[in-house]
Amino acid sequence: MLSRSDFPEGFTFGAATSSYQIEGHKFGGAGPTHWDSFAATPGNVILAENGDLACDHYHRYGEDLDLVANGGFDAYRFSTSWARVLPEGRGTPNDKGLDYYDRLVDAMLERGLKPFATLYHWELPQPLADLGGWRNRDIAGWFADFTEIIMGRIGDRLHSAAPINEPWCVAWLSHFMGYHAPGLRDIRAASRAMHHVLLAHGHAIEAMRGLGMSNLGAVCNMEYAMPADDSEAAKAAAMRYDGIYNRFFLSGLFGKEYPADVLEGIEPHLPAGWQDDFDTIAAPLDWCGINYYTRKLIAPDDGPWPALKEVDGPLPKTQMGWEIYPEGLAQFIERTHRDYTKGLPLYITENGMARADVLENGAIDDPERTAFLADHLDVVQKAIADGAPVRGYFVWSLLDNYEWTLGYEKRFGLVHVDFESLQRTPKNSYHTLKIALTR
Ligand code: IFM
Repeated sequence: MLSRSDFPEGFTFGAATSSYQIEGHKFGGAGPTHWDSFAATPGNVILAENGDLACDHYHRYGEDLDLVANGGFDAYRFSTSWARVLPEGRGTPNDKGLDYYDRLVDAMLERGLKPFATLYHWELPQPLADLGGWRNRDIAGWFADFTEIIMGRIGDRLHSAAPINEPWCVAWLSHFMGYHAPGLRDIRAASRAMHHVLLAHGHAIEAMRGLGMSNLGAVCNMEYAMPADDSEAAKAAAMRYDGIYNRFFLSGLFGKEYPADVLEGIEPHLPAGWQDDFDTIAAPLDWCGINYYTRKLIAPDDGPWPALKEVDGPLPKTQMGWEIYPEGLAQFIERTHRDYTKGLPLYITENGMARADVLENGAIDDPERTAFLADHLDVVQKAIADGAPVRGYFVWSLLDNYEWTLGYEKRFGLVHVDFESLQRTPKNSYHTLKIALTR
């Protein structure tokens, strides 16, 4: 594995998590979220598990931040729970929630860690979901109000902030594919969510600029779409997948437009006047984050737009069933830089793999994860050598945690969590990375 000295001076290495996946949502007066009701509905989540306890990071954050600092990392990427700060989504803030994030940020600074905050990583307050959630244009204003409240409290000490983690998941995965809360499978709901998630992003950026904050970015997940075969139909299907997954959000954020091949399917469902929102959506940013995990092989399918399906691929896979394809990260770094961000700093804000890790004799041997990280870090280093402005890399994730629909079974952590005792055990990949980062 490459070591720190192979990267430019000042390159940031970090570990990433999110609030609902680790905190323990039942603590500290947080309000109900759409993930609680989604998980409580039979068939949605493995074993109907939820984030009530998760890793109990709410109480153990000191121990967890020690693991980040002792692992040789420079930064910690975390998210703030809207429902912890505003249990009703709007109205009266929960002082315990604000105090918690205050303590958390101070604890990072005490350990010399740069706080990278994400405002929203998916646990929408249920009262706002009841009002239509991401389908309702008013969410942009609700989100700006939440932004002002939480950033009014912690914004002065952050190294960096981004509004929304992975807009594709918030919109498409959750409203078209029905795979995440609120579990809708509806083109109209999805189209509106696609637009509103970007509008909310823009309003949050405005709110943070108004508070005098700087170093603000956007975090998009990107998935490399390849045609399942050489046919023109497969090529066209892969292009549609790429449009919905990757180009839609980058085009809106950096180009003030939506791609024509995505509008072909969603335009009839977009809210009136959507064309007038681009000045807000494309508010200037200081960096762009790429979350990258895998590629997908795409084939045409019968039925209405987008008329495509995923096909099983031949490459080695992670515990998620995702093919390991570091070359895709190289492509996205180059493409994002060349076609959209044009010189803006890039961060790899998430990258990592799930593995069925087993604790044996007090240790976890996870050579596949070490190799995965080494291969992706190679790609990042080569991209930098070729001139790409990549400024940092965050491993997903610090801890094994709540993997949404897949419950607690999929283990992404550098640190193993025993979900009975909540004991943390650093895996061998953590130890190897630590050597690389401290060398
Ligand atoms: O666990 C998720 C995270 O919440 C967002 N990005 C992808 C990770 C792995 O699926």
